[in-house]
Amino acid sequence: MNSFSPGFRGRSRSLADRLPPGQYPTESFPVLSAGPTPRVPTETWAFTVTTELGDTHSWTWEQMMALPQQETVQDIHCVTRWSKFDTHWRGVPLDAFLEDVETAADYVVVSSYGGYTTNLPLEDLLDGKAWIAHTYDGYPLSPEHGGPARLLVPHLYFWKSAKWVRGLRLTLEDDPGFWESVGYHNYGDPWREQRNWGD
Ligand SMILES: Nc1nc2c(c(=O)[nH]1)N[C@H]1C(S)=C(S)[C@@H](COP(=O)(O)O)O[C@H]1N2
Ligand SMILES: [Mo]
Repeated sequence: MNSFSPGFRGRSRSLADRLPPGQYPTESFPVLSAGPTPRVPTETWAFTVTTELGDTHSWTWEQMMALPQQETVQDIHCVTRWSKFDTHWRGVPLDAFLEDVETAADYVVVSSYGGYTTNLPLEDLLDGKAWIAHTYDGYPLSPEHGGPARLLVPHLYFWKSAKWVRGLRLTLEDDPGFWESVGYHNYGDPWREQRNWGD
């Protein structure tokens, strides 16, 4: 008979088991931005989903905040080798934005205020695996970390978690984003150490 409760087993998962290969844990929250930090007022912020046919669905800040909100605690992994355990976020799962969108697309290009882009398979955004996050550790997400809102896709390297997110474009063909087109891995699974093209 197994004498451990599932709760105990969950908590006993060692930090080493949560560290993907080639990563080190950090307590700090490094800022990694490819350019200047855009300042995006929530009054003008919008999140837009564009289908492969060019149909658009947009949410203002107020509309986004009126959607069902979720709290989530996640380990995040940057390709520069830091990992941060148990980060606390609040936001809206991508499912809420995509449920009424009709599409035959299998891929997504996420774009940011400021011009950053990143690509990923549509299914990696669904089923509670990704959020538009606006709150970190109980406070509004700071501009340096992507505020007012960023994508959060914790199961992939953190470059996929676009800061200052402004929209998604659904595509039939995979279309490499900013880092993906200069040698970063197209998918970026930290557990398979998919850092660079060819890994
Ligand atoms: N818009 C935008 N999003 C971005 C980036 C960026 O330069 N611009 N950098 C990515 C990278 S490489 C990482 S590791 C994380 C860093 O997020 P942080 O600065 O909150 O740690 O954001 C990702 N999202
Ligand atoms: Mo990164």
